[in-house]
Amino acid sequence: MALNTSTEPLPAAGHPPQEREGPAAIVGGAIGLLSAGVAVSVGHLAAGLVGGTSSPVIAIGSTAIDASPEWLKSYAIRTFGTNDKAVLVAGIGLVVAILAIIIGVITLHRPRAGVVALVALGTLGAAAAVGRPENGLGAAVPSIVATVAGLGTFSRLRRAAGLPTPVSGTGEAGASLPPSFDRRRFLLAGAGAAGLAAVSGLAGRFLMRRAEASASRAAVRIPAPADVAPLPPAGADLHIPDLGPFITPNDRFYRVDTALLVPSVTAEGWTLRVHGMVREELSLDYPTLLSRPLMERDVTLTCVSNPVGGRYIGNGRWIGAPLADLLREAGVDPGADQIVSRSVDGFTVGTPTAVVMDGRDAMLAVAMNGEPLPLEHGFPVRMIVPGLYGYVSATKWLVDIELTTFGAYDAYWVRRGWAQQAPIKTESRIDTPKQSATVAVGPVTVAGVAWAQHRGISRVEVSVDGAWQPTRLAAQDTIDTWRQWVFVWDATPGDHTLAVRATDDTGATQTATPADPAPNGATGDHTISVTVAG
Ligand SMILES: Nc1nc2c(c(=O)[nH]1)N[C@H]1C(S)=C(S)[C@@H](COP(=O)(O)O)O[C@H]1N2
Ligand SMILES: [Mo]
Repeated sequence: MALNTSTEPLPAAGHPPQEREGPAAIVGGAIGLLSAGVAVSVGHLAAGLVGGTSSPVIAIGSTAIDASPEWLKSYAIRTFGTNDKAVLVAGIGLVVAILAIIIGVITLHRPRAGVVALVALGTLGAAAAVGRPENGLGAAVPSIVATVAGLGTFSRLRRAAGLPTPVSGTGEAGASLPPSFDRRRFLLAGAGAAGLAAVSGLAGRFLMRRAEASASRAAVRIPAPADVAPLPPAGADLHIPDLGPFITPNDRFYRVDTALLVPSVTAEGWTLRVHGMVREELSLDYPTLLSRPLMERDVTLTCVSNPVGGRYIGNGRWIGAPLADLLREAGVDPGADQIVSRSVDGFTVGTPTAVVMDGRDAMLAVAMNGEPLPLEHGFPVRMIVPGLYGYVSATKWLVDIELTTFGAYDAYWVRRGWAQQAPIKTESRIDTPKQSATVAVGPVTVAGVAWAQHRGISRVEVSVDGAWQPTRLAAQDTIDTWRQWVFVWDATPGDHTLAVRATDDTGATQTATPADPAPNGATGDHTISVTVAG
């Protein structure tokens, strides 16, 4: 028996070894439970990385479902309803845990029982995973990884308890803990194993859910919209290098949300509840939403946190179901001045009911630039309301809409000091040349974008060292989109300051006074310095 003599406390005087039999069973059970826990969780994580239904426990569970008789399946569905899968997984977990504890206690006498049990779990898992029709040989990998992790934990915890390693150990170990047992040392090792199991289990679950959501998204077919948007006019995009395209591609679209991990929602599992101050509560699933008449619209999304000259703005072509129609079906109480929309992760947005109902193209969007919404941008369904900053209009991973009042409820960012109402402010940005650029003498293309969603841009001016001059506007798509502009500057040698300002269709010019984004959007003229080489 290999004892770690350096750190071992001496057995307390007067405590005969047999008094440690109770604790021995607890330590044995804990070793069994933790080894199995690490095996299962690491297997889950490996399966999350490999993909598919290759997690050992899931594969064993799925095989068990397929093999179980029809009467048992229908009994389970009758008894547990839609929770039948969750109950099954919990049941498998419980059985594995109880077996692991029993085997763990047995390993005090017979250490090799633990090795046999872990290898058996891995073999069963591998066989079940490879046997699934959708899987290949690679599906065995997570089970192999799980077995190795389980065995490693088993021998590590035995060492921490002062027990012989499973291979060197013989039956003579007995049911009591060795005198060298150090509780602190074992608890630390046990906590490490528990932590490893928790982290890898959660990471595995996250990866698997993400894979499910991606697969769900890949299978989605968005029907042709009943109300098609004309293509943006040819002149809407000036095609100037360094000026982004008129429609922002999905992979270049800014992303702002509070989600540490992108929520994974499948189209199949999605439902939306419309409730609160309505005549009739509604609940719809994804196919029902897609079966409604859909509309297609170009809408420029902007974040309230966008500083002057910032990048938190993008223009997309969205397809979705008109939100006002849905609310009319639910019958909104005239007193309900706020629509609170909620994401699957609990994030909330408060939108004025009057704005959504005023005829603008507020929608429950399902597609972005010709594809189902990307996961990062709210798959399967998000809200889009032209003219309002994202935090008061653009709920991603939308699952719940409640009609209420502004008096009764403050949404996520409002509780943190941002304004309850936040229409997008008229703003503009210089995209080329860049701040501090050095350009050549002669004609220099100065270009950028301007936006005043739902009012429209009617004029953009550029100032060179304080003298304002008109620019050429690109063709307007709609009043809900941004507008590109260009100005050809005859640059003279030296240092110069360029600024831009926009005027919207109401005749109002953007606010020149600089203000921070909080609490309702930044103001000020985007200003850059450039050097013209002589
Ligand atoms: N669920 C959820 N939806 C959300 C947010 C969020 O944090 N969580 N952020 C909002 C904010 S502040 C903005 S600006 C837009 C950004 O949308 P995008 O990431 O698709 O560009 O999403 C809005 N919708
Ligand atoms: Mo935002």
